[in-house]
This record gives sequence, structure tokens and C-alpha cells, in this order.
Amino acid sequence: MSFFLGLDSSTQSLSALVVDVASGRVVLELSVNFGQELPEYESSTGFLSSPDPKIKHANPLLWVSAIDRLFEKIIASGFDLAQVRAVSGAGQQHGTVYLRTPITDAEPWSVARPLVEQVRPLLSRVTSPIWMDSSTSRECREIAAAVGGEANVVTITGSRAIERFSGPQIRKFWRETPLDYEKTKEVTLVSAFIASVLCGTSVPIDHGDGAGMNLLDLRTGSWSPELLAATAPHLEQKLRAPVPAHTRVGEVARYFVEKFGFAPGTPVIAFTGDNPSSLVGMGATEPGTAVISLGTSDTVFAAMREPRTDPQGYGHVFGNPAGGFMSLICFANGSLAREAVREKIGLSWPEVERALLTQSAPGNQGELMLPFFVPEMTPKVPEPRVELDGSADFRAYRAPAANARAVVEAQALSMQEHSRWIGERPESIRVTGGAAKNRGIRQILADVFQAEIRTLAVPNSSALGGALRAAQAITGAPWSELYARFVSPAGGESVRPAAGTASAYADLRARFVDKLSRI
Ligand code: XUL
Repeated sequence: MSFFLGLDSSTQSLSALVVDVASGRVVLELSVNFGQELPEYESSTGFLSSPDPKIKHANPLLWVSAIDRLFEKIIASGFDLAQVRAVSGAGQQHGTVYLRTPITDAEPWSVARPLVEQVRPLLSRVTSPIWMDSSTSRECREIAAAVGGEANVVTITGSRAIERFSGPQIRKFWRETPLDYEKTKEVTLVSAFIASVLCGTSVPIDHGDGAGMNLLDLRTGSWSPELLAATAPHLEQKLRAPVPAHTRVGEVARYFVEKFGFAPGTPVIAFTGDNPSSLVGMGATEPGTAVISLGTSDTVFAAMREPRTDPQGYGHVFGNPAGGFMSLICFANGSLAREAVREKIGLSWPEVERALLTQSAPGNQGELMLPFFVPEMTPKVPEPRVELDGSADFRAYRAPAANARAVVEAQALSMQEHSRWIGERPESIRVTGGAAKNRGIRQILADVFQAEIRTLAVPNSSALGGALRAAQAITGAPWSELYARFVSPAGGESVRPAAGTASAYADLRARFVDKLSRI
């Protein structure tokens, strides 16, 4: 048996991908779109609406329903889950799930009842703050002060205290609802929660995703006693000890065996964050190749030769699932901003692609956008702020092509500016995520970064990373062997910088950086 299953629980969907390591083929790719397929959760983009733009929570039961729905779809497609030799996966990073009692195999999930009804009574908090939440500035300040300053948080955890990170979110939960916090016996991340539901028993958080909590001591791979104490009382009792990403944490619960036909005893390898998982799925676990992921958020990440931290405090250090560390910079205004502009200018995505490639030019004749449709984390822009050359009304969208280009150029310039601290010019950049399909967007990235931009044959890098991690943990195959079969750039496409574009961006870049410094 050479089939391995990877899952990816992202902001807007849950995806499954199966690789056959013997033939080097991806044999299944399916996903459940939360907004479209589970409308009863009233989360069209995967999270709940809130009058406060800083608050972004999701219903964790939505993720549980999606697990059942996904396996139903897999069965309906004719795929036999008994062929799967092991499972691993990933979740959107930082989001926390709060359990009144840990999930235990002493009370196995019953096939007679919907899974969601069995998980509901275990939750001590009905919603989960997710990575888009930016409402914890006070808690960030308090945590930093309690450990002797921001610099100490960076030294221990690899990031300054960050609003969306789990520690400040846990502190806010404790401060606002101390009784509910006290009732909570386990705090976990989206990744480990999905793995726990799959195993029917609570399983640990891995180092890759754990590093996004402002709680993990990167030097020891354990929770930092100082950060735990600075975050909330008795937190050490509510967190399982973190484990390396290749750890076998359990096996698929009987529920999934009986209901969906998994082989009894199918091993589950620790789940990790979606970005660390993508590092694997993009074949970038060795330094030298950077990845740009264009999803709900945009991220820029790369394996690190040595753990280095961002002096400006925007970048992070996470665990590299293949060992060592990775850098990451996250931009909240990813596809949300691109989609907002597309809607305003009234073009379809193919029309946007044409507008970028043929109806506008590099540098956009000097037109510059501030593209912060939601509060931004990199750079820190606490309130939404959208301007096109100083005008908040966007010039009534008179020139659709220029507006389409302005948002993408601003995003690319911001990525380049805010990843300079990594200190390495990548030999190549690989691009993934929904928007990577758009050749116009890839050309702008090539022109701004002055680098070759490649896509790979398999677009869902996070789910692919899960499948490859499962395969590596069970078979011990070298990463290079798995990459040669599944992440060969030859299957994708390459875009090179167009002539003359280096100078076209020099002036725009300087103006953009100046504009950001005055926000
Ligand atoms: C990374 C981050 C996002 C989420 C998206 O720090 O917040 O990329 O992981 O799922």
C-alpha cells in the first residue's frame, strides 16, 4: 500500500489530497467549501461576521461538520479509504479551540450520531478566534511587559507578541471570561484539533504550528515557563507537551473506520500549520528557495540556515517540519483585497488577468495604492485604509486595469520590503495558492522581485505537504526522493522578469516605503 492522505483545514475550506508514492501520482483531490457547502454555519468566508472589524472568530463545529462532509464526498467519488496507509495534515495557524474535557478514546465517537453533536458538549468556548483577529493589542503589551519587554518575547518565541497569535488570544479569553477559562481543561490549535477529532482522542500540537503561539521556547522545543506565566494562570495544565512534526500521534478513530472504511489502525502523524505544511508541499524545506503563498492571507516564507529574527518585528520564526526553522511574513490583505478591488471594478478574473498583462504597464504610470481593506498586520495598519494616489474614493474606479494592477503591485512591493530582514536573495521563488493561477499576478511578482517565479504541478501545497509528511514519517523516504516525484517545478510554469522592469519599480518602491512610513 503506497497511498498517503493529506488534509488541509484552511480559512475557507477543508481539502483532502492522496498521493501514491509508488507511481508518483496524486490520485485524489477534493474539498469542502465552508460557505457554499455548509451554509447553516452562516460563515460565507469561513468565519462569523462581527460588528468590530478587529474581531474574527469561527465556529469550530463548522470544521467538524466539514470532516464528515469531506469523507462522504471521498466515498461518493469511489475512492476506497482502506487503501490509505497513513494520514497527516495542516490547519490555518494560530486559531485556538477550547475544550471543557479533552477528547478521549474512553468515550469513542458513535457512528449512530452526527460527529458534530458529540463534539459540541466538549467545547468550553463556542467560537474560536482565528488568525485574522487583531483585537488583542492590550494583551500583547501585557505579555511583553511581564517577560521584561518585546525583545525577550522575540528571543524566546521568534516573534514579538502578535495580536493573532494564540497566547494573546488565550489571555484575552481568561481576562474577559475567567470562569469559562477555568472550566477549560485543554487549549489546542486548529491543526491539532482536527487531528484529535480524527483520532478520537486529544493529540499534541507540533513544533511548526506551536511556534505561532507566542508560547514555545524555540531553543528547547517546550512551552516557555515565563511566557505561560505571562499569558494566563495554570496554562501549563491545559496544554499538552509539543512534539516534532514527524511524531505518530495516534490512529484513525473507529468512527471513521466504520463509517468511511479506513483500515483499522491507520496511523495519524502530527498535524502542523498550513504554512509549515506548504513548505514541504512546495519542496522548499532546504534554504535557497522562497515561497509566496497567495491565499486568504498572503505569506512569504523560506527555510532558514539559522534562526534570525526581524528587527522590525513583523516576521516570525516557525518550526520547519523537516527539521530546523523557517521564516514567515504574513499579510492579512491577500485575496480579500484582490477580490474587493475586482468586485469594485466589475471585472471577472480572466479579465483581470488580461488587464494586468495587456492593458496596464509595470509601474502603473506612478499610480500607487494603499490596499488595506481589513486591518493589516504587516505593516501594522490597525484600521482599514484604502487609497489610490491619495484619494480614499478610489477615483470612482475610472480605470479598471490600473486599479487591478495597483493592488497587486502594492502587495508585491510590501512583500519584498518586509522580507528583506531574512537577508538572503532567494535563488528561486515558488508561488502557490488560488491567485497563483493568474499569470498577470505572477508576472508582477517576477518584475517586482526581479526573480524567476515558478508554479508547481500540484496547486494545493498545504494538503500535499500533509500527504508527503505522512509518507516520509512512515516510509523514511528521503525528502529529495518525494520531491522528485511530487513537487518537480517542471510540471508547473515559469515566469521571468520583463526587460526594463527593475527601473520601473525603483521610484514606485521608494514612494511606497515612504507612504507606509507615514501611516
Ligand atoms: C500565518 C497566518 C496565516 C494563516 C492562514 O502566520 O496567520 O497565513 O496560517 O491560514
